Amino acid sequence: MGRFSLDAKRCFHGDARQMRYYVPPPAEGPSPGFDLRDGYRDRYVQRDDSVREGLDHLLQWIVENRKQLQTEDKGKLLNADFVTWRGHLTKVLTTPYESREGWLLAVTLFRGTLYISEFETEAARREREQRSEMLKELTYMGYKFEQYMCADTPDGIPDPTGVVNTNEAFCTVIRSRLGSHSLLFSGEVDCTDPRSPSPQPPSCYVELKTSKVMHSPAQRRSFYRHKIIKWWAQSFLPGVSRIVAGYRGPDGSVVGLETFETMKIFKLIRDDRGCWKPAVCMNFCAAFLAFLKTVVTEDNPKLVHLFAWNPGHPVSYTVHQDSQYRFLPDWYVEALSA
Ligand code: 0WD
Ligand code: CA
Repeated sequence: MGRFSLDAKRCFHGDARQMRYYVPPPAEGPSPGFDLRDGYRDRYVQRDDSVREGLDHLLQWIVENRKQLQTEDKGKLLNADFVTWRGHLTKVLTTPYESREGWLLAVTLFRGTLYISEFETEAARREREQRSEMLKELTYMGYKFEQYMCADTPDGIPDPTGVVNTNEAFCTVIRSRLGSHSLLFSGEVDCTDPRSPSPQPPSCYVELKTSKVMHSPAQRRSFYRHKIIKWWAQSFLPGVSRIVAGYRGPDGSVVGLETFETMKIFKLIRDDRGCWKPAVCMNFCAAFLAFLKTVVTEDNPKLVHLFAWNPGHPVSYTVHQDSQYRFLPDWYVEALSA
């Protein structure tokens, strides 16, 4: 449906100025020179992750593009049952196989569309505030890998001497269906491949990941069982067709690269009994969205149903009127009521 960019100061622009271009790695592999620790101390500008942004940037895109989202249906302002971030849908999709982290999802029905916005759980907040130096550096290394693999122009080359600024983002806006549900969501895209065999977005988009180098079949099986499910869910949702993994050695260098085709990931796991299945994820997600439709029926931008889930427990919810959980801003409600 569209795209938008967040600049170095985290300001919204309704264009593709932050798009980056995939640069295929040299045929002999990335060594030497992919040092993922380089710049951590002196060339790193970090987004302030204590600021809750909610759905605001996506809502801003909707306000600016509401004409192309209108419906004939009187009770419904936008032609979507759900509006949310892709990352929130990823969490719902992978819930059947998640054993560590729970979630809190706030839901509001406004003019016929259900909005879903995540709130940080207490456990996640504690973890964020106590994150070890090692984890912070690992996060940086993921962003540094992007810098090694991307250029600012279609014919450019990467500039690893630059600053890594995590305020910057390019986001795509997608409309799709899951069963009987129509979804409007946005997700951050790492880069586009200007030489992609399928040049249309989103199939030309590439997701970049880093992961610890694996040495044994057991390590690889664990990676398929626990990690690649998240990579699959995240890229499958918007239709990003390739995921390029950079494998980290103990010294923070990249020791290998591997490309996964999103739609072929299920083949890597289907012979492993006890592994995850895409259909289980999609059925759970569709059933959860159907459940939201039956529970959240009062159309009211100040009313929030807060759905909570923790591993080993069923989903539960509480109802909050005009509380700290309200997430549809007045400017949005007013813009869509005009
Ligand atoms: O307020 C919140 N609780 C969240 C807001 C949680 C998750 C995302 N966001 C917002 C941010 O505004 C961000 O611009 O969503 C946007 C990204 O949305 P998404 O694509 O739906 O999120 P997700 O799929 O979880 O993450 C995609 C990328 C990550 O890449 P990796 O390779 O690590 O999955 O977005 C980045 C990160 O680079 N990212 C975030 N950026 C800003 N705020 C956040 C975050 N909270 N989480 C991940
Ligand atoms: Ca990434």
